Amino acid sequence: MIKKFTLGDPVNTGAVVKSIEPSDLSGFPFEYRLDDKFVFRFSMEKSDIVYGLGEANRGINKRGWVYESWCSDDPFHTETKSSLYAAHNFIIIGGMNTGVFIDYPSKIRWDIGYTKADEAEITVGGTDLDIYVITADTPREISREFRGLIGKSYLPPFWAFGFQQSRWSYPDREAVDRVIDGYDSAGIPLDCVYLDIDYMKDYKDFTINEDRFPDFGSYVAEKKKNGIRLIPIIDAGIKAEDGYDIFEEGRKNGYFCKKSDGTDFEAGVWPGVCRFPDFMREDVREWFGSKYKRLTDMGIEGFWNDMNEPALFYSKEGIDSALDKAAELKGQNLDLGRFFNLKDTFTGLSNRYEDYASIFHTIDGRQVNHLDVHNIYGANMTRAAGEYFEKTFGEGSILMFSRASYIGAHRSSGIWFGDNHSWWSHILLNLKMLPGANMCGFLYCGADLGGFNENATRDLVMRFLALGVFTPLMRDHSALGTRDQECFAFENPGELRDIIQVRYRLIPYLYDTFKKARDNDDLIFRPLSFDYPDDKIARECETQLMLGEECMIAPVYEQNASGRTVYLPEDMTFVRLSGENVVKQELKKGVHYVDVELNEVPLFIKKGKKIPLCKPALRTALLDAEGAEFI
Ligand code: MIG
Repeated sequence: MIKKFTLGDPVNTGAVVKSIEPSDLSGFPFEYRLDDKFVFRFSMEKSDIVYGLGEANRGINKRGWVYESWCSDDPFHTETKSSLYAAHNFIIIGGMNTGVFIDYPSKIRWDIGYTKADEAEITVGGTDLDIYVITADTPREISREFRGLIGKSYLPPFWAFGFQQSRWSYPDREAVDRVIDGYDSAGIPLDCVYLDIDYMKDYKDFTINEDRFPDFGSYVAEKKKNGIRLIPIIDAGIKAEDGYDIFEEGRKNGYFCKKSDGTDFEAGVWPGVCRFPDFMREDVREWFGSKYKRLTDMGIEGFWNDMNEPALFYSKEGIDSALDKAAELKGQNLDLGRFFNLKDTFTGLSNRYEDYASIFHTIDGRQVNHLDVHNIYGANMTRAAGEYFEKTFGEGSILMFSRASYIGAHRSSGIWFGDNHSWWSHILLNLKMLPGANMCGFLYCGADLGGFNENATRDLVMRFLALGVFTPLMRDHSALGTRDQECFAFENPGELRDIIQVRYRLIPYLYDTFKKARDNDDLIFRPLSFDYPDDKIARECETQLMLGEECMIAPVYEQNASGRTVYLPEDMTFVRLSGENVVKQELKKGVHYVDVELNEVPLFIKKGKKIPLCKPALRTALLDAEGAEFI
């Protein structure tokens, strides 16, 4: 059952597709306080689990930390961070069989046992909001009801289940060709190569640097003939440059976000000074969405939207005041306090609260301050693109995923989990985000495999990939200046091929599982506790997931480990997959140590279940799903 409570005059975020008559707040099932904020709390039994918050930090069980819904461009996903790129305001309170979705586009603080271990206190930063309370018999049912409320998840093209290679950046044709050759000559399957910001001319959206990518359309066609799609990045900021037609159109038509004096807001990002389309407006979304046509006309069939929290490196006001401060202090003997204050002034220039506060949007003809709607900016950028694609090409035609997101964007796009690190702990962080993301509708998702920031080791990449084999988005991506991270760049690439081939063998199964989850508002990935609620070890398990109706996954996540300890909540077949090899072993319910070689993908299949495994192929288009054997 879903109950809706409406407070004040909420912004229509577009998250919900079902219209529900609001109930009187007297029926709100939690203790609450309403003043200039809306605060509610619930207590938790020792064994209660709180799930959700989608793409968020820390565990599957969100207890024991404080989270903040505030879309943030933060490339250090350390354990103590409260905000990442998304605002997915949905939790399931296990013990109460209750789900809560707060449809509110600004800051929410989720203290889930941080201040008091057995109490959660949720603070919504304002008083205009819709809040939905869902009750059902099980967490899985709650999640299903919620997904019905927010509408069907985005469907990517089939080839988007292929392996994808990215880095910041492959700056020219030669670099892209080297990647494809590297994969082809090592016999490693591949479907997509990414174009990061350097394919553009001076970082201008919807332009191509013709020196580096001459005759882009023919080049795209040539790659596609070889079964490879190129996936360009699109950033939120539009370079403020006379003569750049998109900038000029936006300026002429008043499409950019404003400041309080009515002039366009500006801030520096990759291209230097930029203006920011007011994606909150439908006419602006239509305008911006239609610009993707420039690239689809050249044969492009997939995109990733970046920097749409929005990320701001600096504003003119911010730089000026920092420089003034520096000038004032010049020649003085700085004490510790003043030194650190000066230093922080410069490091604090990016994504500054004051800059966000100076932005205004137009929503339904009203001027709205950015702070009040921050969390739906990126979602609306992606919606602009997604709606254009669906209208023009139909569902399932274009690959689209975004960095920032809000629930609702799951209907037009997938997400990736942003700038992680080549850290062993980030394999598990990736795993732990998957069920939450699914609960919030984001089925097409994945992390940068191998880790984005800093140098990866071969074994890390392999273990990371062995988890990525199961995530709908399977993409290896790494940052500027890091060591080469393509599969063929490491010693004995045949062993990395063994892993990627397993992905291709599983694609028919994974695609089918994806489709079922989408059609039934279900999850691809579930915490073990969803399936074995009375099994204490399963309930507390944070390193394994259920996949579809048939499988359990348990990646190796520690360096120098020849395997891992795994818990089987029932008898299962342990399968080690590597290239075309399949080694099976029956295991009884209980704790086991399983050996897993670096080139093997561990998988556990439930008794009485079978999954299809087809022959590997170099491209998704060459897969023969019909010819699959069942294991
Ligand atoms: O400020 O486009 O998360 O995937 O490679 C960094 C360059 C901007 C952040 C994205 C990352 C991408 C990078 N971008």
